Formats: sequence, structure tokens, C-alpha cells
Amino acid sequence: MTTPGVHVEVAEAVGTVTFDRPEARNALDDAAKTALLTGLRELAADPGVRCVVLTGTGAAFCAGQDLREHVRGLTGSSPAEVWRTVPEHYNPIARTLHEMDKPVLAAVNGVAAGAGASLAFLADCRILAASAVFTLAFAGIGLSCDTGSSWTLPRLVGPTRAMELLLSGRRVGAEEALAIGLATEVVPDEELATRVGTLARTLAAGPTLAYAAIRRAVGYAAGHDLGASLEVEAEEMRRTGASADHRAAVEAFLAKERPTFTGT
Ligand code: T3D
Repeated sequence: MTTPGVHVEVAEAVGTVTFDRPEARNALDDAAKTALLTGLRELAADPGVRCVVLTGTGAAFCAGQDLREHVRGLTGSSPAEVWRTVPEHYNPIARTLHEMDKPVLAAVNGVAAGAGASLAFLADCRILAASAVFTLAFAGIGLSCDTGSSWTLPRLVGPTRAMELLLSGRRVGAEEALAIGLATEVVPDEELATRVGTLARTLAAGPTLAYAAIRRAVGYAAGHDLGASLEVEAEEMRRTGASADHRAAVEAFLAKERPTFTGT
């Protein structure tokens, strides 16, 4: 599916969402945000898609909110309308990424700024090109933070570093991102697509129900105490224990064979 600003394609059980406004560093205007939300919802609902990848065209991953469109809104006849984009676009986009029952990878090919960085932080793994950069650009334009970064960033790097990055908006290069826990892996620029493709296809051929359960358990535990988290772990073990993939995998183990996962 190709819509203005965002391209979505599915191949080999991997759904790839590409931010595609390279003339604006893939900044998100209303059309792009609508296409992003629609595309993510379709990928989330499609049982044939077992891994989702986010990436960008050209020099950037995503520069966050399109500031030209934003200023047009602020200086138009209904400036308050501008802020509807947070509940109507950014929040459901963040929830869809966080709640979908399949792993999400961010292939961060260049700069990820503002909400663009927040989108990458919602992924399970961030594979960075060596030239990629994060910048929490919100305060630099006099704004608070959004798209889940108040929730994800402290969990990724701790509250002290999160506050420093949000207050300063400074650029965090790939090697620093790896050192502080913002990146899963850093690869040479020219190897990013190959590395992410291999990882995405590996995950897409994996135990999808178990991956979804792990996502839910880790997400739940981030906001609950040990006792409650143990209860959720028990429930997810019961759920995944009833799956065809679990049954087939333990039988394959005992037969000293490699398991084949169907995602069921
Ligand atoms: O209601 C709401 O809207 C609130 C929601 C807010 C969520 C947010 O995301 S707030 C944060 C918004 N993003 C930013 O503040 C980042 C702004 N961009 C930059 O700081 C830099 O452009 C980058 C660090 C991303 C990249 O720098 P660089 O040197 O590689 O590129 P550049 O020369 O600055 O930009 C290249 C072009 O992209 C340029 O256009 P031009 O002059 O060639 O016609 C520039 O204006 C355009 N561009 C970059 N970012 C945006 C953008 N155009 C619109 N919106 C952008 N965010």
C-alpha cells in the first residue's frame, strides 16, 4: 500500500512501514500520520504478518511532527485544533505499536527526532546505522514530549539520563545510543537493510504467540509489582503452553530436530 508519506508492504511474513517524505526528513504531516495509523492497524490485525519493521527513506528515519503544517495550523483560524493530533494520531499510533501481538523492529537509518525518536523507542529492537542519530527535539521548540517517550525513555535509559536527553535535546550518536541502552545493535550504514531483513525474517519464522506473550508480560511488569507480574507470567505461560508451536517445539527438542513454528 502506498499513501502520501508512508509506504507499507508485506513480504515473507514481514510488514515494513517506510516513512517516505525524504524532502522533509520524513516528517509526519496529517496524511502521513493517518496512513501510518491505518497501516499499523492493518499489519497488527493480519495473522500473516509475524514481524513489523519501521524505517525511513533517504537520510532520515523520521523528523517527528511536520513543523510547516504545524505552524500553518497554529497561525490559522482554529489554532487549538492543532493539538487534536496527539489524541487522534500520536497516541493511537503509540498504542498500536506497543500492543500488537508481534515483534516490532526499528531500522534507524538516519536521524530520528521528536516523535520520530519516540516511534523508534516503542520498538522491541532498534538496529541503528552507524550514522544514525537520536534527538529528543521537543523542548527545543518549546514543547513537552509525546508518542510515549515519557514512558519508554526512562525505561530504556533510566530516569536521570532520560531527563538529560529530554531537557537538552542533544544529538545522541549510534555508538552512544548503544552504550546507554537506546540501541540494540549498530551496523555499518550499508549493512542495515540486510541485517534488519535477516532479523525480521528470523522473528517472523519464530513462535509468534510466545513473542506476543513476552511483549505483554514485560509491558505489564513495567507498571506493576512483582506479585501482580508473577500472576500475568503464569497466565501467559498457560496461554502459550496451549499453543501448537509449544507442543511441536518440545517434540522437536526430544527428537533432536529443529522446530518449525507456525505462529499458532
Ligand atoms: O501537535 C503537534 O504537532 C505536537 C507534536 C509534536 C511531536 C514532535 O515530533 S515535536 C518535534 C518536531 N521535530 C523537530 O523539531 C525536528 C526538526 N528538524 C531538525 O531538527 C532537523 O531538520 C533534523 C535534525 C531532523 C535533520 O537535520 P538536517 O541538518 O539533516 O536536515 P535539515 O537541513 O535541517 O532539514 C532538511 C529539510 O527537511 C529542510 O527543508 P528545506 O529547507 O530543504 O526545504 C527542513 O526544513 C526539513 N525538515 C526537517 N525536519 C522537519 C522538516 N520539515 C518539516 N518538519 C520537520 N520536523
